[in-house]
Amino acid sequence: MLKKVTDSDFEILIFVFPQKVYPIIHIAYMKKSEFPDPFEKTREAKGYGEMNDQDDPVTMLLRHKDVRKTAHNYKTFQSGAAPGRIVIPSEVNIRDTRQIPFEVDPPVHKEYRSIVEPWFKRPLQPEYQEKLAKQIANIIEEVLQEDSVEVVTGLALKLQSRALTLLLNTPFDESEKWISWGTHVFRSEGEALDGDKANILYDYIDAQIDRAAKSPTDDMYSVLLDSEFEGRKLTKEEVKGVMVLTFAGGRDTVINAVTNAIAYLAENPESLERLRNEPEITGKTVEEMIRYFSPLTQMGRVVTEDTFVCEHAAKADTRVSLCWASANRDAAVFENPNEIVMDRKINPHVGFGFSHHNCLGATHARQIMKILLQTLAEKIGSFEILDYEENIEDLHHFKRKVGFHSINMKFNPLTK
Ligand code: EMZ
Repeated sequence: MLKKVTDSDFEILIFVFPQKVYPIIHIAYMKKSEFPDPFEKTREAKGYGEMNDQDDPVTMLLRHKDVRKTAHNYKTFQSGAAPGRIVIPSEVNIRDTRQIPFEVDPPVHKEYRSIVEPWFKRPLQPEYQEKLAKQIANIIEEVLQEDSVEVVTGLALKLQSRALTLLLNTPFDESEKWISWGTHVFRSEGEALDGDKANILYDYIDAQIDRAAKSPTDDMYSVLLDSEFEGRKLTKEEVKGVMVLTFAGGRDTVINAVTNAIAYLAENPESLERLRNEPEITGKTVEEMIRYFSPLTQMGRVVTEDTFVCEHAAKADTRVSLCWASANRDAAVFENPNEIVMDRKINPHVGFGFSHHNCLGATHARQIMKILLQTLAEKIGSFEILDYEENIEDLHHFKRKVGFHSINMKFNPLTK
């Protein structure tokens, strides 16, 4: 039978094994919105880590400087390898569709990117932001009616899926279907990679592309089908490549960013108050949260010729990764890297990647986060965290907290 540990038990334990007990106490009292940096020691000692992933090992670059330098060097560190290989965990066994422009190298990358870029900048338009603000206000009003809400599926997943209807310019009701797919389109609970789940997305996208080819509208499928690439129209397979990226790339990342931001404000009421009093810092706070939470831990590259990274041999056809999460805590670049400094002045974070492949969805994600923080400041007085289960990514030697599998909270309205 489990015995409840009492204060006096702790006193005895601390007396006998102080070095064992203090870490436990630290964990017990650690804030739920605290995201420790598992890479610090290795980053400072040697600059790279190693992990195995389905027998295709990865050399992880941990320093800000190396991550940026390697991201620039697309000739030696390519993205255009076998589809799915630069993703960690590798998706080579569950998909053949090349995601565009994500898995294409310059100079062709630039051609694709210039086709999709204007569409992905639409979140800068005031009408787009107004619609997004309405969606977010509605969700917050909904959760204010509940006694408790599971924030991952009851708020963040809904918000992400509904907002995606704006990015795709599709009917709002489509979001119901996407919500039913859960938080990741290639992964499911207890299974790192789930081919069956991926097929649901593929079949859906194929059907949507056929529909748009037959009767075009002003949605993203139709606009892409009508786009010119090197003097011809994009093929259905290319359109699919862009759509799969749009569905998969911004899903768990946005969901984690939203959930973690809410958990942070719940535990730091003075920060919510500050957003109310100094709304002009909201943009900086969004950047700082992206740096601190780093929703995407890393992204791989395939080495094209024998080379060295951090004085460590990297052979041709092996993988390295750009570990954004580690680079974002590099004390050589960020003062107090393990703290959220809401108005951090200089913030060259790589939370949205770096160089040619910087995040295509970043404009949309930034608007979601900014409007979310504004809406919470306007409508929420306080939150209570009732219970939670952390989502810890297992990176072989490193275990990294990326968010929550679930977190139940109560939202209390701001009373003026
Ligand atoms: C890929 C990736 C893109 C991958 C910027 O990240 O996101 C992952 O969540 C997907 O599984 O296929 O789209």
